[in-house]
Amino acid sequence: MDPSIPRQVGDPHDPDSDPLETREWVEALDALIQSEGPERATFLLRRLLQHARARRVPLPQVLATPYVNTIGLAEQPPYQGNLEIEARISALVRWNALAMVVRANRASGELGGHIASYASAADLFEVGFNHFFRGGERGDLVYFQPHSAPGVYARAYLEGRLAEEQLDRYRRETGGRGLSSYPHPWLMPRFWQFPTGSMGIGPLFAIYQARFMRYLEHRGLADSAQAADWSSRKVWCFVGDGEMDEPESLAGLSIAAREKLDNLVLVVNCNLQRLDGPVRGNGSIVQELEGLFAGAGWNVIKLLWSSDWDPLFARDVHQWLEKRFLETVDGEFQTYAAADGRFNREHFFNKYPELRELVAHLSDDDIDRLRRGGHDPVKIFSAYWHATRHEGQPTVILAMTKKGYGMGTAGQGRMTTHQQKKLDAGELHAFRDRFALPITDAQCEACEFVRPPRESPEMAYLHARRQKLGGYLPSRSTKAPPLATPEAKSFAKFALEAGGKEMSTTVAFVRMAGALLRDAGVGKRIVPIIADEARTFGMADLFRQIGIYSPTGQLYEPEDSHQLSYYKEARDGQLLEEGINEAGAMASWVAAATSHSAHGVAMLPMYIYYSIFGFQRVGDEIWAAADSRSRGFLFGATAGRTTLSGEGLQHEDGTSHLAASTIPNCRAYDPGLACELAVILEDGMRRMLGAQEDVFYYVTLMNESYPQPSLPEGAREGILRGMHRVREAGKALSAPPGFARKQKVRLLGAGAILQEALAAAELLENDWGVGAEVHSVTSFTELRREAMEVSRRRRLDPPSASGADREETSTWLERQLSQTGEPIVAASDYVSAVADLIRPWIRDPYVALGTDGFGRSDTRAALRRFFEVDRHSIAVAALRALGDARAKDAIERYGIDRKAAPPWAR
Ligand SMILES: Cc1ncc(C[n+]2csc(CCOP(=O)(O)OP(=O)(O)O)c2C)c(N)n1
Repeated sequence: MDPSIPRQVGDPHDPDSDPLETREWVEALDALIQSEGPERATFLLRRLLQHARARRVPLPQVLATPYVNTIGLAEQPPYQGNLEIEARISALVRWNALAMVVRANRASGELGGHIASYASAADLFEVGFNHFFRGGERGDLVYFQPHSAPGVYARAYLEGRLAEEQLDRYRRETGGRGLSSYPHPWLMPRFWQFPTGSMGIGPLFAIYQARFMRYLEHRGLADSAQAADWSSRKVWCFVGDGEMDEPESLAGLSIAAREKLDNLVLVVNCNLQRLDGPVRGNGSIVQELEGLFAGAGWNVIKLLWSSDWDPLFARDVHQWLEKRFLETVDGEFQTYAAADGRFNREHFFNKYPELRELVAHLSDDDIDRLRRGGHDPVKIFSAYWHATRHEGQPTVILAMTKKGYGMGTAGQGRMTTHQQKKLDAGELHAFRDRFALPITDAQCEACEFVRPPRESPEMAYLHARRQKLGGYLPSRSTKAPPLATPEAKSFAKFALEAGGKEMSTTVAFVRMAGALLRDAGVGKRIVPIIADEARTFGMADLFRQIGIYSPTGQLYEPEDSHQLSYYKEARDGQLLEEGINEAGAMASWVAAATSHSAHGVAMLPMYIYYSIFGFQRVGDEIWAAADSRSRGFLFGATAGRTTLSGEGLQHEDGTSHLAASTIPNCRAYDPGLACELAVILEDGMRRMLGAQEDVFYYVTLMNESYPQPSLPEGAREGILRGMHRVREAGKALSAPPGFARKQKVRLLGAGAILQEALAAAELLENDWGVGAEVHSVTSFTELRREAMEVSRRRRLDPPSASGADREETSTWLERQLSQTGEPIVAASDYVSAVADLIRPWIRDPYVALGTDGFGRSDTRAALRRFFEVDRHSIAVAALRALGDARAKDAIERYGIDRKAAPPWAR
């Protein structure tokens, strides 16, 4: 085996030049443990190691321990349950999970589903359900391995929480009462709490959830009536060993250790296989993860071998088993899982005479029955028991299992097992016999669901256990008292009555946020989140005003302590300063945005970030946030492709609004004016905290300063619906308005480009005598949504010819841009597809301008010219749309290079 493979931790069977001396040392250690206890032994060993290091003695890797259980037999607590009944319950859950998937795939092969993953995880889940997962409103939070969902459904069925009809509609949801493929709170809002279907998101979200629970506690927001329970609440996260390859799975490791999140237990189901094959065929995933987690500062519990092995270990005084485990790579372990006892004896044990001898008394069947640790409730119980009592560190349990456990030749350890969805009669019989299920051949072949009567010992036990643990789970609650939210005039008077004062929308936001943080109602509930850009957005004053959350407070005097707004860290700090870590910041945001459900405490997260590093960078997390029914604000700052000048290709955002438009419960706004921002914030808070709608807001903010008007009368509705008129045509025309229709255009401007549209209107009127009306588009997405809905209604349920049965309503878009024959030119700081979102509902000539192509660094004016969203390009587009021959003159006059390649081709 390759010596770089981490399984090698120092071989106890290296040639020994002086065995007598070795024995003396070992005996001395034994005597010390005997007389003074293991703590003293630990102390001395540490001292020796320290000394050896100082003397430059080469040492074996310390982050990898032997390939055996971390918890010794002596530290194993007694099992606190009825193993026999639990085995019967777990067999029923296994069966129903398998039957559900097989039935679905008999009905239609296209439905999919997984059997093998849950088959490996079943005991890990069941011990949790019977002994550890606390239910109820302030219970534990469990993030389930997504494709093991069939097992969670099967248990809920036994518990009477799901009906047979629902199991029969696994993955058939469109008709209602179906079960979603993976945990999806959006699809099953009273059942699933946490969406984990996209691998890596589960562990990341779980870590930040555990941290957020501490945050709530330290800020005095944890449910005080349940304070004692609160601090013992746990976050459990089940993850596949293949899933640990996702960077997101590892992303939160160091913060979990740094913040001593001992309320977190991560269970890695090490079945050694992923979808295509072994996770580390030529190495050892367990040893590799041990090193990673231990190095990050976690408490690592290896749960590798079942109680069946204990007598063998006891007799193996020279650790031949350890040696054999260490030299076996995962690819071989997988083969052993797929093979029978005879094969295992021949290939695993018979390699060394000492091991051959060790198992000589066992039959091949006995060898076949030597389970791995993750299939032994006794060892699992012991690992969970220790994990939940461990203090000062998060715990990871590396549980070795067999993929497709119990599926026999149909799947156990097979390379193709992940996708196994059908079993033939023989395989079903074998599964039934393997788990001693009380069903006939006919029931077995029909894959009938089995649920013993409520008064049966199994069901009585199952319910009693859950009642003792506080209730059933998963179960998603929606109970959080609504909050009174402030009116805009209380936190944004300066913006509502701006009267032409210059400021950027970012500056306006920072002022509004400052005021909101002082609001008696929502102030404490706001969770400002920043990924190392507070200074960029002018928010450094918040450091001192509300403090930066740090569970250890501040152990140093900050360099700027003499300043009024110094870098203040505090245990009850309100601001989450995540460092350069958008993925972590987003995970914190989700924890806060779902606190109304997970904790019964509605919070209002406001995460402000470079807009390009949102949907583009952590888009999948935002999608999971939407699935989670998050409520909160995402602020894409320094937004747009031309407004953030000088930062070039990687920083300029031309697409976030396009992505945002695809998320059904995301209300996306690109306000160009501070007063618009005030109205959007006011309404967003009302909808999310007051009306408790499951929506969240994406709002872009710009760093360009320009004169801000006061809120125009009657503009509120239009701002929220997506557009309102900010300039009437003819303002700059010397002749009174009365010009022919053909000489008028309508300009739509969004975000910072609204200013260009307004300037273009002046050009059109002053230079060409063409009247120009300007609308501020705050949300192309909202306009499109309403129009889509009305179109659909018209398509499917048109009003009767007489129109007597229902009054047909027009959309806001149609009312704002009625068919007049006057062309419309729209421009935003995003790709033209954003302005194109409303094209199908526009009856007049429509030109959509945008910032397509790669970003550039340059001044704002140069960038806008480059992308052709500047005032001159808008004016030219308007003249051309009017069919005005003077467009050619305008191109010349404004110095537009009409021969240049389009910006998206440069
Ligand atoms: C981000 C992402 N990529 C890919 C998948 C598809 N997928 C689902 S399960 C799976 C294999 C999982 O292997 P592992 O984590 O080892 O779990 P096991 O099924 O072996 O328990 C893959 C690739 C996914 N769900 N999410």
